[in-house]
Amino acid sequence: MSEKGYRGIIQKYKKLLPVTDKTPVITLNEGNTPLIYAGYLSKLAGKNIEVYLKYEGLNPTGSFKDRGMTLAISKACEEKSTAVMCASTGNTSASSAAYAARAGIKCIVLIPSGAIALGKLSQALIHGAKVLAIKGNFDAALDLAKEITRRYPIKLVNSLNPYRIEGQKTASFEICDYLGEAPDFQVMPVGNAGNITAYWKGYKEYKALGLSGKLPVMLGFQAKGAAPIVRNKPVKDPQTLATAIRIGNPASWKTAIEARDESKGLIDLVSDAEILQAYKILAVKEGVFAEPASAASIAGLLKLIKKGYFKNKKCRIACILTGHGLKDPERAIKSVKPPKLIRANFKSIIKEIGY
Ligand code: AN7
Repeated sequence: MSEKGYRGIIQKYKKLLPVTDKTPVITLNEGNTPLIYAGYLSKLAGKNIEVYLKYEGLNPTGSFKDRGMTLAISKACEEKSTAVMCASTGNTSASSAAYAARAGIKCIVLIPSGAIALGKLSQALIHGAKVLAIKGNFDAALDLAKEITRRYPIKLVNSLNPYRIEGQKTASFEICDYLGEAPDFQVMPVGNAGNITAYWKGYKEYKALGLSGKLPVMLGFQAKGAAPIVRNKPVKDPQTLATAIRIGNPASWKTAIEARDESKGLIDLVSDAEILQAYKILAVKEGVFAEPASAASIAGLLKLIKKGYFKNKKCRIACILTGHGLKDPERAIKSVKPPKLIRANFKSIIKEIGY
């Protein structure tokens, strides 16, 4: 195989990852996602503020999970595992199914029945994973996945698997590489809290290596009906239309709080109405289609702008868009008017478009 060209986050950042020359690299060339300048949001935020969108929906399976999954599956193969398992609100199942397929190992996923977006379900199924829909929520699915993988020779590939966090931290390396240093603020959704943990770890490592002069302030957002960290207690029956972050008892709760406190940041909540509004603004004003959970970043940004949080600041803000909008086509269709049906002739079209 050619040594030239980009071949994923393990190849790119191997010196900063727990791999050796003996680690088999299972990759789909994930990572290297664009950091897109957001003109509309920057203007809204203020005169000396630049807002950027880290568009993680452009990873091979359409979400940030691929960064952690390439490493988790590669290490599982190195350790001679022949089966992996995860519980998932959707994106982890899609990613694990794809990477396990590539590795030629078995993948079992537990999903909350009826509560994952259509695109994600189609991915897990088409990649040949054993998909089990449980009559319970994500938190129940994760408890079961933990118990099963403790008792059987199946590798857990949820973000409790430390290799997931190690792989995901490469997103902060990319942001620093692009901007020349860390942004002043990072805004992101928080669900099971693996991602905020990973980003913070990555930023700290880059600073320690002298590759970034500073650390960002971490600003996390949960959905109002699924905000255990904000409320400081688990939520028994979490509810939000942002199904990806419909999580009531996050696995990485403690490290999310550490990221928040060490960075002097915050973890707050946004309502479903605010998420939907941000989802549409992003699509209409920036031309970027992200899934509702990702729009929680933008809803959070808008909330903070309104509060005057960035007032008189000169700063750069990175907003993480964790998953592609096509993951949840049903939500998009529900959020807009259906196309108008008209007769197939010249005149009807001209009349409709107002010329
Ligand atoms: C689009 O796939 O938990 O705070 O099982 O899919 O690291 O959990 C997904 C989470 C944000 C939250 N945005 O990240 C799963 C799963 C999207 C997501 C999150 C998820 P974490």
